[in-house]
Order: sequence, then structure tokens, then C-alpha cells
Amino acid sequence: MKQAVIVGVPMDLGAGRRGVDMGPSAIRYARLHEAIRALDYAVLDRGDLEVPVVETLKKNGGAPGGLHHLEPIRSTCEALARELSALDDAALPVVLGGDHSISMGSVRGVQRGRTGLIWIDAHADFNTPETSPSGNIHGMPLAALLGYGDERLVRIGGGEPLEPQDVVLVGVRSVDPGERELLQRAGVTVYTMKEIDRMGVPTVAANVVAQLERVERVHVSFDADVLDPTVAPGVGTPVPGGLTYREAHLLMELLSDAGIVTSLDLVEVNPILDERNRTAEIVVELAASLLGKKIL
Ligand code: EXY
Ligand code: MN
Ligand code: MN
Ligand code: MN
Repeated sequence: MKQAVIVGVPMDLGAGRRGVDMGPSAIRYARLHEAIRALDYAVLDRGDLEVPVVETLKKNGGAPGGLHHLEPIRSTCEALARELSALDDAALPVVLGGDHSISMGSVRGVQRGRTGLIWIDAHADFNTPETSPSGNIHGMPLAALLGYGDERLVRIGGGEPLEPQDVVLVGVRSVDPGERELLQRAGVTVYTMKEIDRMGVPTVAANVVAQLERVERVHVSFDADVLDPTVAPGVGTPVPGGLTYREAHLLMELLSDAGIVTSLDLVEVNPILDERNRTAEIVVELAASLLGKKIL
């Protein structure tokens, strides 16, 4: 029987505001286990990693441009990478965030040889310490995974940079000036909301699958803020003009049909900013579509 292994990372140290540390509970409360079990997966929940509570950490008195909470983020990501790299290759890791900096641990943990990455996000997360407008590390993880930025982040989990041709960004609509330049130089494929509006999800999904067909593992890093804020208000950095409910499901359903996905992050759910637990519920439904739930 297929096995899904759930690991929670209740971390908001990379974000600019409190709340996403409650993401793992909100996602479990939205019946993630039942949704995955209904798809004939055995579910093994490994619980949550230990993450320092921000109020217990001394304020980062760093100079402007300083990175907030680098050391606890680095060590949490190292622990996550260790936990995932020890898993059986046949298991399907489902990592619950927590802010998007956790993906420096999850991607390194699942990386085996050439690993594809589909980064679904309103943001490029491609800042370095020099370009970041905030010093928040959740705006940097994708740059670090491709070898750019602070060495302490780049080196997490062994730090073998991903091949740019194996990395695709989908849903982007908020890019800072500095990360824009680096992103264009880095050579990763980016489908912004303009491409999605112009080409439609079916063409974007087909292009993504075609681009990643030759790699043996594909990690999907799903940031809930890719959804339109009217659909998913419970996120820490909302940006208008996101995916509709059906665009997001269709993207997941087409990726599921392609049968290429081998691991998943669900990040940036902020229950404090949500209406009831709506964002976590939609994220669980989308995960089910990605893992094979069919309408008919
Ligand atoms: N680009 C902005 C920054 O670097 O501060 C905002 C980043 C938000 C990142 C969220 C997780 O996607
Ligand atoms: Mn902070
Ligand atoms: Mn993100
Ligand atoms: Mn985002």
C-alpha cells in the first residue's frame, strides 16, 4: 500500500508576522489524514519538529539587511532534511508549514540525484540578503536552493544546488526589483499570473510536465498565498489576483494525472488571518487533488 509520511514544522521565524506556526495544526484540523487515507494511502504522522517560539529568541538586533532568526531557521531546516532523507524512497513525504523557509529543509531532504521542483507561489522567494526588502528568510528559500544567498542557508542539507532547468515557478505576481534580476539570470522557468491568464492552466501544466518528465523525483512546494486572497484569506503575505479555486484544482489534477509528483510541502497557512479554517480546508482539498482524488 502507498504510504504518506506527514511531518509538521510549526515555524514562523522566516515570516514577518506571527501565525503560520499554527499551520500544521490547522491543516491537520482540516482533516488531512482522512483526505489522504481516502486515496488508499497509509498515513504515518511523524508529528511536529521542535521549533523555538519567537518570543524566546533575542530580537535580531542585526544591521538593516540583517537576516531575522537565521540560526534557528537553519537548524530547523537541517533537522527536517535529516528526517526526510532517512525516509524510504517509496514513501510520499507531506511537509506541513510553517513559513516557506522550511522548504530549504524539505527539498534538501527529498533531493536524490536530479530532483525537479514546482514552486507554486504568489512570490518568487528569490531574494538574497543583499536584495531582501525585509530580512525575512521566507522570501529567500528558492534562491538558496539554487545556490544563491547566505552560505549558511545554501549549505543546508548538503546544499547541492538544483539544476535551474529542473525548477519551475507557477503563480508569481509579486517580485522585488533585486530578486527579479537574479531570477532572470538564474534561468529557472517562471509562469507568472500573466502567463496563466494568457495560456490557461492546461497549457501551463502540460509545459511543466513536459519540462520535468526526465527527472526521477519531483517535489511540489505549495504556498497557500498563490490562491486569490478572496479564496484563501488565511495567509501571511496576501497578494490580489491569484489562482481561483478551480484553477488551483485543475493545476493539481493535471499534475496528478501526469504521475510525476513524489513529495509535497503545504506552507504559509496562517489561521489567525483566516475565516474559520477555510484556507487550511482548501489546502487539504488541493493536496487531495494532487494525490489523485478524482471528480468522477
Ligand atoms: N518578497 C518579499 C520579501 O522578500 O520580504 C515578500 C516575501 C513573501 C514570501 C512568502 C512566502 O512567500
Ligand atoms: Mn521575526
Ligand atoms: Mn513562498
Ligand atoms: Mn508566497
